[in-house]
Amino acid sequence: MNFYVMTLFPDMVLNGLRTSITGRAMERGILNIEAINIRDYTLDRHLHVDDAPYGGGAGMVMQPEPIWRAYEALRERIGRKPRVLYMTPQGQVFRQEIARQLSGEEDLVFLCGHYEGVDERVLEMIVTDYLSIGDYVLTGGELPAMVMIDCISRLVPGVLNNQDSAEIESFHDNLLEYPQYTRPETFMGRRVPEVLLSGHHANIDMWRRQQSLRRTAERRPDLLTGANLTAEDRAFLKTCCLDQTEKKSL
Ligand code: 9D3
Repeated sequence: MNFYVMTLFPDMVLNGLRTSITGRAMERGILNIEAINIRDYTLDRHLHVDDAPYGGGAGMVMQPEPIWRAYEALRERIGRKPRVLYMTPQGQVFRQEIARQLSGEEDLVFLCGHYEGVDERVLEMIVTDYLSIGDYVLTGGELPAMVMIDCISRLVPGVLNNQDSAEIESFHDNLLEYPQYTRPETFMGRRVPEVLLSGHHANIDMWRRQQSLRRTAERRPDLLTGANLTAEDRAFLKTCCLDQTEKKSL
């Protein structure tokens, strides 16, 4: 899969993604992540890429021409019209379901804005999707693009190892994960829960399910609405955390 990030800060994006799992996938040729420096496409002799807003107001607006020229060069090189995702706090909030859909594309272009924004005309001409990562204010679209690339990458076949990939497929019921423990059995006086040392797999599975249910009720009660709960699950929730279950009318 090919990711193209149109940005004024190409090093920021590449330095962040060449580490860890995405970096390994790039080395192995499963992912191609390119940063396209918008400044390389300016025709301004001082290499300016922004100017004051028409109508007045504070700050600077990114000009349409360098962005359009960068896009056209890319479109000609790859020989097709890719989906172009504009990173903007005004976009649809990115979720796992959107990542799943986008992971089916061969090419994705991320357009990162800075300053007070991007000239509206070039957005109308090239953008196919407007996406945000949540309701808080950042300084630009680079971190959102990196977040989305990280998230989409792990859905691309071959990027994760087999064991981690299997987890993506498995049915998680919209619940939070149960707590994990490893050696030693006692750490600063705290024991690992006895059931996990028992070797009794049915009991371990039940304990883990109950931990997931309790944890979700306590930390993310909003998720329980969409969870696929058995009669046994509901009965357990009533005994362990009545407050939350009443709220969600289980
Ligand atoms: C003139 C600046 N703002 C008015 C309050 C609007 C604004 C525009 C651009 C605020 C921040 C930014 C920079 N942010 C992004 O480009 C961005 C972003 C974000 O800030 N939060 C969540 N998702 C995203 S995606 C792109």
